[in-house]
Amino acid sequence: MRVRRVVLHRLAMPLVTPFRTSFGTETSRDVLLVEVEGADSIGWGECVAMSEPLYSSEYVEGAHAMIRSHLLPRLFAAGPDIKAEDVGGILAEVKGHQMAKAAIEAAILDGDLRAAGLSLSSSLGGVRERVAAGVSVGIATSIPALVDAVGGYLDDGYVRIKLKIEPGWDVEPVAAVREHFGPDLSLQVDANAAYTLADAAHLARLDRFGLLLIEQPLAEHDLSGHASLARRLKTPICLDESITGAAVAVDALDRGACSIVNIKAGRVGGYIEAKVIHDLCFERAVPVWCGGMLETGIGRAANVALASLPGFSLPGDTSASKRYFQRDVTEPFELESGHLAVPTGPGIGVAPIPEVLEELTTSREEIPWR
Ligand code: NPG
Repeated sequence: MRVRRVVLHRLAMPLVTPFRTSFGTETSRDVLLVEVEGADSIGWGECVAMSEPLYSSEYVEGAHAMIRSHLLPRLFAAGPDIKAEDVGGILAEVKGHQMAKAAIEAAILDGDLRAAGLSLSSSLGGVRERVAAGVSVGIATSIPALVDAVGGYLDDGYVRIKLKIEPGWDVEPVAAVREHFGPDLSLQVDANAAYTLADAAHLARLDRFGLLLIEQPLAEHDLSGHASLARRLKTPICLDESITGAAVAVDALDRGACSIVNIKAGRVGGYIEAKVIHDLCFERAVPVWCGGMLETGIGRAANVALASLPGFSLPGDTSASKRYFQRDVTEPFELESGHLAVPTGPGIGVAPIPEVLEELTTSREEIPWR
């Protein structure tokens, strides 16, 4: 697209319920949206960095500064005619900062596709009109409260439950949920890197619950630890935080560090790299699923498009808007028999509702292309 200016929007969006993981509790999303205005179209991208650098090293204030001071100047230098496929190469000399890079690339990709009248799902090679929705359930205050929360989500229609775990909140809550809801419940757990290899025997106690997978039990950089752990568990290991790009995905699979991959576009630098990871996993018959980062409708629309690719054989953390927000910034995503419809309009197929965007906005920074 031929870009004229970029607008960086910051939004404050309270969560309907606090979301506790092994690394912290989120009560509100400080959202950074990138709007790219071109001659023929406007594109939107969402940065998935949280307010604090606890999930990974990125955080929203840092991503905002990164985009303003290091990423946009490099794109300006490349000229106003820019294609989403070129963004990764232009920004490659900047080390890391995948979430910041992904947000810009997503906005330009959306703008390109809107100008071409093509949906993100069809441009990526999507094959589904709707995607199965799972839900991620935070660490609760008690086991009865957890069982209640899971029951509520199952009543809503979610087809898979993911429980957040940490040392002290693992075998017992998983046993309670399995016992209460029975063997047919699709159940998985996510440790967000809270364990070490010394916990292998303890984690093997989860094997008897027939889990779909255990996600990221060990530290981000510990691929060899995950490979050792995989040999000691029956439960398949899925990696999230560790998979920062296609090269790491290949390395992790070659080493046997995981047998399932969580794909999050923000974590890997964008939807184009996310598709590369999908394709290489698909070739190897490695199941993948789409992770979530408490996105608004902007990021969710793009995730749902990604999850429409053929290799996404497991339900993703692609929940309905109301699981997170009283009011989404776009038209809300709603659950239909446990699925979300894949948007069919050009680009990501949704856009912020202007009045809602204005109400949620805490700051707005316009940057002319120069
Ligand atoms: O449904 O968007 C969602 C949340 C899914 O559990 C989820 N995300 O580790 O994958 C994760 C986790 C997360 C939450 C990560 C908050 C970072 C912050």
